[in-house]
Amino acid sequence: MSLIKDTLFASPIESVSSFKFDSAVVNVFADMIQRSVPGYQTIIYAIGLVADRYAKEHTVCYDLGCSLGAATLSMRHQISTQHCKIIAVDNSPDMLRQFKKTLDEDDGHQEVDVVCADIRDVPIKNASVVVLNFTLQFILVEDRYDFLQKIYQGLMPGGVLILSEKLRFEDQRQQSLQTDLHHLFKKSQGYSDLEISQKRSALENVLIAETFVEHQQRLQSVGFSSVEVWFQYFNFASIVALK
Ligand code: GEK
Repeated sequence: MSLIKDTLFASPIESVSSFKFDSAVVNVFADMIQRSVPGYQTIIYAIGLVADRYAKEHTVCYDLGCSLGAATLSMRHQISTQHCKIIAVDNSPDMLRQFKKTLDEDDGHQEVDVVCADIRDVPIKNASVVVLNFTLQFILVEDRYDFLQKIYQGLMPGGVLILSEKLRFEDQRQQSLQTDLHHLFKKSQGYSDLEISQKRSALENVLIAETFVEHQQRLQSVGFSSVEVWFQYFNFASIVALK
């Protein structure tokens, strides 16, 4: 499938409104996320590898904030255990409409349930794997503890949470260095300075990044016994948390 190029922020916009996962974004999303998140494809592939190691027969793997289902498809094609269901959740009907079309043409063998809901409202039960791939950052900071506690409680002992996030840095020099490096990455992917700055305005107050230590401490306080970064590329990181 050829990607539709993301040009949503290419022309000057008089007043940039808050970023929404609507049909305009959905049409260009696959291109947008690859050119905006350094290491995105590597993370997607590795989610399948990690899921294959942790997925157990007759358990559930959750992909929360699944968008077009990239992590779900990676798990679906790499989990070798039989009878392991994947539940993919997003609250954008436009995203899920597109994802279901892809699923119709996909030949993976694991069962996939696609659920349109707020991930804070979805019960997590009998989980061996939970994926939050660049989704927690869109949840209100004050809701994050209870939400992660629910995930911890729904995971079986020995289960894994894969949490990928844009990071913030306490040290201001580090924050500006990593932000600059990310912008250079986006420029190398063909985005102009105008696109980068208009997108940043749209995401302000929508995407709230935290430091690795904030994530680690919260995950440990809900009960995860081990929390480590397995991948980082500038200010984008992926964490594995073990129950
Ligand atoms: C990927 N994981 O390609 N409930 C449900 N969905 C939500 C909520 C919520 N409260 N808030 C945001 N979303 C994907 C990429 S994108 C990341 C995830 C990005 C959904 C939102 O609709 C969008 O589809 C997704 O979370 C975030 O591996 O665009 O930077």
